[in-house]
Amino acid sequence: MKQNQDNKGADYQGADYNGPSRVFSGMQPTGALHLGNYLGALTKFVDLQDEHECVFCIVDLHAVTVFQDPKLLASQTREIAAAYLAAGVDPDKAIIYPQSQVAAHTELAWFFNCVARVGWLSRMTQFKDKAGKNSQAVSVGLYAYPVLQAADILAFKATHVPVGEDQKQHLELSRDIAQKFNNDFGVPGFFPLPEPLIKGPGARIMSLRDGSKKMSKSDPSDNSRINLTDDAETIAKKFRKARTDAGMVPDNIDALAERPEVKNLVGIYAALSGMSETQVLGEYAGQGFGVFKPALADLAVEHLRPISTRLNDYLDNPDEVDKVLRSGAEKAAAISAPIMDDVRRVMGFWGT
Ligand code: AQP
Repeated sequence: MKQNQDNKGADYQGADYNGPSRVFSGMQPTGALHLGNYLGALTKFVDLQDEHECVFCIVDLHAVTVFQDPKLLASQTREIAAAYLAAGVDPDKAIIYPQSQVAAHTELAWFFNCVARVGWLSRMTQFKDKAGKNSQAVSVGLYAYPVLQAADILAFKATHVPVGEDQKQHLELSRDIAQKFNNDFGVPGFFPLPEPLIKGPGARIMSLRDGSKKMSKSDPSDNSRINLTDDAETIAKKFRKARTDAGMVPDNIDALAERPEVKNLVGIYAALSGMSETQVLGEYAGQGFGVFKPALADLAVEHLRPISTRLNDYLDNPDEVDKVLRSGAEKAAAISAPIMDDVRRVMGFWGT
């Protein structure tokens, strides 16, 4: 069989996967989760767990692509698990575990490093954004990050991946890697081509200080984001300070095109209330932000208060969270182990 060097050509074999459907996603333990993580991904985890087999990871191996204080990494990992549980992910329905506890991630990532092409990784915009002008000084891990992400998903042969819009390009790379593996080793349909689940008004929540940047844990300004742990007063203050303009809330979506900060606030309102953006505009058109921002703050507080209460309860009971993580790691390893046996066999390793 001939290895395809550039992933161009008509003979790709991946679309004919006929295994079970499975959902996989993860979040990095790099700090408290924010409204973007919650609306972009976590709410979808909760919606999906009733209908699908779900595997939700805390991706601590991804986190260490930038330096993490060893004194904090374990507690940060527990905090993300607590946030999953507080948001409503049910460990009886979905698997919750830390990535570093399941060896399949690193092993498959290495195999995929040998399948993915350097040129593919060089096109990843998130690497360019995160490395900035410093691209020679960042870790090799940060560069290979999307390969590990492909391994995360495919070590479970996951078919669907709920993520925010920022992950779209990485998901396309996962599909390219799956397709090239199937093709190179002559195993059509061995790996599925995972589908991103990105829809909805929460798929891209922007910074409250700059409508051109996504809301992010690593933004130095805490006022740029609403953290799931923020109290009511802090949430109200952050929305009050959110950047807008001197105009009013418009009466149609097209008028939001040149007003990214206003569009963001309307999108957050829509995502939290379950209304469409058009319905939100219908309710607030012609009002000033002195009216809209407090209404948005009240809605966010009402929505997030029970989550932050439960989150604090879990953080007060770390043993309970650890029990979920340990049991989740066992279940995750049991799913990935036979898949990895097959991968080694397909690749022809000794002893398989
Ligand atoms: N602003 C966002 N809007 C919608 N979804 C978002 N996600 C992240 N930011 C937004 C989604 O949240 C999930 C988990 O993200 P992550 O923790 O793995 O890392 P990230 O995407 O790099 O998130 P951050 O907050 O920006 O972290 P830092 O600052 O550490 O890089 C993913 O599904 C992501 O799409």
